Amino acid sequence: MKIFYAFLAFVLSVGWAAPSGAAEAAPTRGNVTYTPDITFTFRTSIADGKLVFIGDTGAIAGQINPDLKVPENAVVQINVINDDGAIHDIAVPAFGAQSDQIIGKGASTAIVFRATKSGTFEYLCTLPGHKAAGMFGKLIVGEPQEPVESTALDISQDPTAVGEPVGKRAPKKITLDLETTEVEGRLATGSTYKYWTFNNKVPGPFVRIRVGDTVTVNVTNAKEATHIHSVDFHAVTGPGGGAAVTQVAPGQTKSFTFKAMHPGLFVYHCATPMVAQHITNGMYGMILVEPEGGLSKVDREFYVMQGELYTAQKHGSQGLQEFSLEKLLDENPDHLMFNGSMDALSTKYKLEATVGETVRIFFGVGGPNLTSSFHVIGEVFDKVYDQASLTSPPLTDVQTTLVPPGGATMVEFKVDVPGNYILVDHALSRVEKGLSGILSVTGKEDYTIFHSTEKIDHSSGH
Ligand SMILES: [Cu+2]
Repeated sequence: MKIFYAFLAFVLSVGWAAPSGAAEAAPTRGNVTYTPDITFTFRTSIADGKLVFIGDTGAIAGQINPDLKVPENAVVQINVINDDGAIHDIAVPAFGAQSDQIIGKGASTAIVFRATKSGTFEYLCTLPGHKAAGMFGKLIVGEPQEPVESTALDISQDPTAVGEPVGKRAPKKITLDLETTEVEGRLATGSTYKYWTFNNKVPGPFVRIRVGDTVTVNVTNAKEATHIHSVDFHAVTGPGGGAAVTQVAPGQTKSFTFKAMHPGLFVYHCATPMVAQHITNGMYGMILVEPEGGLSKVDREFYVMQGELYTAQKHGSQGLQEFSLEKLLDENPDHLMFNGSMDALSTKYKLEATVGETVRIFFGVGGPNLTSSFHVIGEVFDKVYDQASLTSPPLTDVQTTLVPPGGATMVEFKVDVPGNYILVDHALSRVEKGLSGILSVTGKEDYTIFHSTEKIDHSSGH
C-alpha cells in the first residue's frame, strides 16, 4: 500500500512538473539563453465577458490579443502576468512552446522559443474552454519589422576610447575641458531619454593621467542647459573633489587645479543637488591615474560603466522615457545599462579580441544605487585589482567581483577559446532590464581547453 502511494505521488509530481507540450518544448528551449531578441508581456483579463490577453508594454500596450510580429529565427520571449485570478497558461504549439500554469492573481510565467519558420501561427491559453472564450491571437513570423529608429543623439560611450598609456613619462601639467549638457539621447530602438552628460557621452570621457600630474579642470555648462552642474573627482584631494568650486550655471565656466596624489581607477560624477538625479541621468565617468612607470602592457583595454535609469514608463516602452523621482527614491530602476544605452555593448559597439590576447577591463559603477556583481560569462578573471587599488597585489582566479556605486575595479584575463563572452552583473534579473555586453573572441580553437561535438548556437548570444 505504501509503495502504491509512493508510485501515485511520483506520477502526480511528474504530471505536475511536465504538463502536456513540455516535452516538445524542450528542444527549442534548450537553444536559447540569456538574451531573447524580442520580449512581449501580456496580462490576462476579462473584457466584455471574454477571456483575453492584453499587451502590457511597448507597441502592444493596451491591445487585446495583439498580433505579435517577429523576424524569422528570432528568439522570442512571451511573459504572462495573471491579472484575473483564474488559471491560465500560454502556448505557441507551432514552436513547441508551452508554459506552466499560473493560478494566483499576480503570478507570472514565460515561454522562450526560436521562431524557426516564417508564417502565421497561433498563441493561446490551453486550458479547456479558454481559447473558445477568447484567449488566442496571431504570431506573425517573417514579415520584416520596421525598426522605429529615432534621430536622437547617440550618447553611448565607445568602450575602446581608453586614451594613451602614460608609459615612462615624467609628471606634467594637463588641461581637461568638460562640457555638461542636457540632451535627448537614444536609449533603445524606438525610445529616448533626456540624458545629462559630460561631453555628450555616457559615461563621460575616460581621463588617463599618471600620479604626480597636475590637472586643470575647466567645467563649462552648455548655455542650452537648464540646471546647474559640477564635477566631483574621487581622485582629487580637496573640497568636494572639485564640486565645491564648480557649481556652474548654464553658459558659465568654472575651473580648478589638482595634483594627482594617488594612483588608481576613480569615478567622477556631477555633485549638484539632487546628486542622485544628476548621476542617474548620465553624469558619471572614470579617471585612471597610472602609477609611476605605467600599467603593464596588455593587448586590449576596454572602458565599461554600469548605470541605472528610473523611468515612469516600463522597460520596453516606446517614445521618450521620463524620469521618475519615486522610483529613484525606491532604488528600483526600469533600465540598467553598460555605457549609456540598452544595446551600447551588444550592438552599437563591439568588444573584440583574438585568442591568446590579454584583455583588461576598466569597470566602474556610476549607479547611483546598485552594487554590481561584475562577471564575464565563460571566463575567469586571471587578476582582479579589487576596489581598483593598483598599489595592492591583485586577487587571482576570480569568478565574480563586487563593485559598489562610486567604485571601480580593474580586471585582466587571457582569452583562450573563441566565442562570445557576455559581460553581466550576476544579479541576472538586471539582464532583463538591459544590462549586458558582448566580448567577441575570434581565433583558433584549442580542443584541449574546450571541446564539444554539439554545434555552438550563435544566436543564443554566447
Ligand atoms: Cu549635474
